[in-house]
Amino acid sequence: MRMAVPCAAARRSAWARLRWRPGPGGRSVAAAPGPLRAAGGREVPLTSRRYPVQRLPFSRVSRGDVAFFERMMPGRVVTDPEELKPFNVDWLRSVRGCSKLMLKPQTTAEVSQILRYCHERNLAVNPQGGNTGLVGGSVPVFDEIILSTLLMNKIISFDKVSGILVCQAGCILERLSECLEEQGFVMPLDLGAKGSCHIGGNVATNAGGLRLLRYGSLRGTVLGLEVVLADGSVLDCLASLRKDNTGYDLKQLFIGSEGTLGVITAVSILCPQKPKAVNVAFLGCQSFAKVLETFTVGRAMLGEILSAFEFMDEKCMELVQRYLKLSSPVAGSPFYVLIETSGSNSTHDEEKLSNFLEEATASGLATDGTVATDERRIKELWALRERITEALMHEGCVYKYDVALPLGRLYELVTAARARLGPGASSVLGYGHLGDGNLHLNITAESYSRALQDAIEPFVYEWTASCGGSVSAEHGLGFKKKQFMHYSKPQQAISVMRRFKAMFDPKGILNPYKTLPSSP
Ligand code: FAD
Ligand code: 2HG
Ligand code: ZN
Repeated sequence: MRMAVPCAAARRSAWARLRWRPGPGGRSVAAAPGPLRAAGGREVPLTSRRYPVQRLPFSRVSRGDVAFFERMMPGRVVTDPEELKPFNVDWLRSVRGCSKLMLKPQTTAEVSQILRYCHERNLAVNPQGGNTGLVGGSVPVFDEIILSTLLMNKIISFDKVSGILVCQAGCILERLSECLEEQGFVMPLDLGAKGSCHIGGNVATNAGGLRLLRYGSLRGTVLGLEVVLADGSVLDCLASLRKDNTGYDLKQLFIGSEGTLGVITAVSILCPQKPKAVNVAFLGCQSFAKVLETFTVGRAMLGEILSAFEFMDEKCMELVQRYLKLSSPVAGSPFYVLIETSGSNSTHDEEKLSNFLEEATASGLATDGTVATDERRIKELWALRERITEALMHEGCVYKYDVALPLGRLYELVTAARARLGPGASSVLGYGHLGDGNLHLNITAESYSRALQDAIEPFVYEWTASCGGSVSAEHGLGFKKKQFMHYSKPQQAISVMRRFKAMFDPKGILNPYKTLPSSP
């Protein structure tokens, strides 16, 4: 039975203990690309060497092809091997292609021309945004042409009445956020990679991130898309309407299609008003059961102002402190939760949060905590959670699993993986978007080992499937996870997906070797 809420005076003193702790150090996060080398300074091995994958019979880029593109878009054709290097390697330094050509179109018409040409010539193409993807989908596997949206970075329109933003696909998420904030709005999504990722990449991966609990998935906030299909034809579904039931909702097919069905060139997206009052509480909990109960109580007591509920275990805290030198005002707990509230009335929100925190402390759900109401301290607290991905890179090699699980069983997978791997892994840790039922299980080692990977996979996927979970909650399947799709989708669904692929891209030139499992 829940403990009684203490009287107002007692509540105030418990709350005061939480409230006045000093904040952590550190800066807010933006995904800086890591070094070009893998753990230990070794060059990232070619994907085609590490994985059993065969090049499909696409044409190879010829001098004539390069000359064609140079005439078409002078100064925006990259063939210099040094310049190409960072675009051939993923952010995690885990896969590497050997593309000899990158194209940087500025307009939809140019993307259309490029794809028409590649389609005719049977040249494979890898669409690339900010190259922050975590499943090996953003870089070529072999010598696919990299079609980068780096220069497609114009805002087309923003309507202050409706909050609808229309922009080119290569706009960097953080730039969009900054522009919107000047107008009193925010982007409906936010992620640790915001400083580098492009909105087109976000849509192509159906990125989730830190605001999904509040604003929902991109499947709801994206109102329209402009997409260039594999044969170069332009599909204009760039509607800016909240409601539109005229036939099939084609844009949904491209959201989360990871560059395999078309190249997204422009996005229309519904942006919410910037909340006037934001608060962040960072709490220590003694068990995962307490984390779950804190969520239940938080949801009930905070109601509509709850905008994020994230969790991390003590290992995550240890790594952000060790490698990024962040300091935390809350320490010594096996679990931590970050709770954000956003609303329009600070007095109302603070009172609600205060009541919730009193309840959480009085009933022993949280044993330690801090609260931030000013922007700087809020950012500092968020950094403890957002920068875990970056901290992990310092461990050497990172095996990432991004699964959706029933909430009650979310952390069991981390415990099971830890027990299975023993000293075979340096760290086995869990964190994620608890409010969305999304666990990020990360396993680190000094360097890549096939044996360790085999000990983890398919174990993690089988475990996830056994409790009805999804093997990819938000990062997609890309190159690294595509063979595991069947753990979450029936064969019939996979075969319908193959039929869509064949219809939109009959020659298979768009992001080959990605997302769909290779045929048996
Ligand atoms: P890229 O990495 O360049 O590409 C990703 C995929 O999309 C590839 O398959 C590519 O071919 C395709 N693609 C890119 N642009 C286009 C286009 N215009 N048209 C068609 N296909 C395209 N992800 C989350 O979901 N939630 C998180 O909280 C989150 N946090 C992250 C934190 C860090 C530090 C890092 C490094 C990554 C994080 N990610 C997260 C993963 C990644 O940032 C997202 O998947 C992001 O949406 C990718 O955007 P991008 O522009 O970098 O795309
Ligand atoms: C996050 O939520 C990202 O921080 C990255 O989705 C997760 O690195 C990861 O495993
Ligand atoms: Zn995430």
